[in-house]
Amino acid sequence: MRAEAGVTLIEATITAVIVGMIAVFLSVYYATANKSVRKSRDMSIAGYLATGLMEEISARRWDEETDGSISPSLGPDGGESASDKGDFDDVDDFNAFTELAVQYPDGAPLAGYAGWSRSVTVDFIDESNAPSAAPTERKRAVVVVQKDGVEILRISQLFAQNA
Ligand SMILES: [Ca+2]
Ligand SMILES: [Ca+2]
Repeated sequence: MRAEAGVTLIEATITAVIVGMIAVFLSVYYATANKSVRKSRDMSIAGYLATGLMEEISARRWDEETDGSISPSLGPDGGESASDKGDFDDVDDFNAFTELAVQYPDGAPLAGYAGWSRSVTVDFIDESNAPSAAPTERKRAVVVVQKDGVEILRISQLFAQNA
């Protein structure tokens, strides 16, 4: 009788240890799964925000100049405000543009994206796909999307003068 009670106590202890180990395993498993769900949700939001802004850039003409010459300076031109994308009429006006709060194409705030930001750089690109200080017939726009100051996604697109 006493021996049987002893075995039961050992069994109970072993069972408690096993249940404890399973609990630890499950909590680690769910934490990891949660993190990966959050990560994939962030990635799809970042993709939406990046492609949205790239579409806005694509909608502009290739250069400030319309006579086939190339404006040597990248960025907004005379009379265009660097902080108001509604002023932008060519692709490189977006160079150094930053949206600390995400906006619609018309500049109105886009609700529900607290902590998200977008920024753009535009470079002239040479034949070897490297940035060029001198004007070339190709510009590359890079859109970077951040969440809470951490880069989530960057996409780039080439724009050729006679495309
Ligand atoms: Ca312009
Ligand atoms: Ca420009």
